[in-house]
Amino acid sequence: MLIRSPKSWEISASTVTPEALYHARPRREFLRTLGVGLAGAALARPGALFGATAGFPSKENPLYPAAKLKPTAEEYVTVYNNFYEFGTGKDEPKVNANKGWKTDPWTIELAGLVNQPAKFDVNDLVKKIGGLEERIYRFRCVEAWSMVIPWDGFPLAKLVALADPKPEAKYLKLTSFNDPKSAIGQRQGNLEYPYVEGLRLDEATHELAFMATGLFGKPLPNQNGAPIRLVTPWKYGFKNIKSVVKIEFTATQPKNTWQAMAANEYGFYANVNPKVDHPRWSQASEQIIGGGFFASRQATLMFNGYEKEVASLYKGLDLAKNF
Ligand SMILES: Nc1nc2c(c(=O)[nH]1)N[C@H]1C(S)=C(S)[C@@H](COP(=O)(O)O)O[C@H]1N2
Ligand SMILES: [Mo]
Repeated sequence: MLIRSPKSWEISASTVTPEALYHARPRREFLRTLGVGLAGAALARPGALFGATAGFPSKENPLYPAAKLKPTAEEYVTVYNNFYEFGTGKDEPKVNANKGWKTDPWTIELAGLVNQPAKFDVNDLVKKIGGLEERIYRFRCVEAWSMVIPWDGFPLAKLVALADPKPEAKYLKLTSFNDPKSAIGQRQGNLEYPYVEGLRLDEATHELAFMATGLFGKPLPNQNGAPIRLVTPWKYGFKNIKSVVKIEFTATQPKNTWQAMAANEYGFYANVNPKVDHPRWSQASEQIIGGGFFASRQATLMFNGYEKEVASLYKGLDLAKNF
């Protein structure tokens, strides 16, 4: 393991284990971090600041029945967030992303190696795509915590089809917004911005890859990446780029933000894998957020429980090297 001084943007190992949460932090701070006591405030959403509202209510997709996974309580999903543009603390995005940052109207651009480059207003895009569906997915952050989230959105494959990629297109490069005036984290420079993520084209067109415009049957709150964000449930949370403004189709593998920051810790693939540890902590288990006061832990599943669906994408790839 490489030993060097931690940078401001680094995920500190102390945020990773529940032991650390219990012993290193005062009890009140622990409660605040988990959003307990903020629950009431979390449920009251400022309606005027909502992102894309088109397409609700979403349709149930029988392939992802609600009964299979029990969603995490909404007040955790919307309070315990990673969105560095609005601060590195878990409870900061909820506050800082709702101080006048406008997510409606919002334009998303399809560009690069495609036959149909275009710019869409997100509400128009949802209508063009034919509405929203619900997907209840596991969500596993690289920091070893997890949730279950009911998303509303549409398969990314539908967006790829709209763009009509050229044969040379092999990857998608997704870019988040850049607005330092609204985003305190961008003013502070706590990461390199704009936030960038990437997928292989065959990952992007996999049926699990999803563009969410909502959760819990309502438009995405700003702190969850309004008005449109990526959801790839078999990958670590940081792949799930929020508030996307551009999807560019490329011939070469794009470098994602966290990989650019620390390539030895965060790879391009970021597939959930309990057998490949982060250099500074184990990935074998995870803390269930909202799983009860005495933080329950559970074993982490290969590809976050989606092995049957996605393993074939990585046949022949050394997952320890391509982490
Ligand atoms: N633009 C942007 N997208 C982002 C992040 C970020 O800091 N900026 N954080 C990522 C990380 S590390 C996680 S775990 C998830 C958190 O999503 P949630 O807050 O909706 O649970 O968003 C991901 N997408
Ligand atoms: Mo994360």
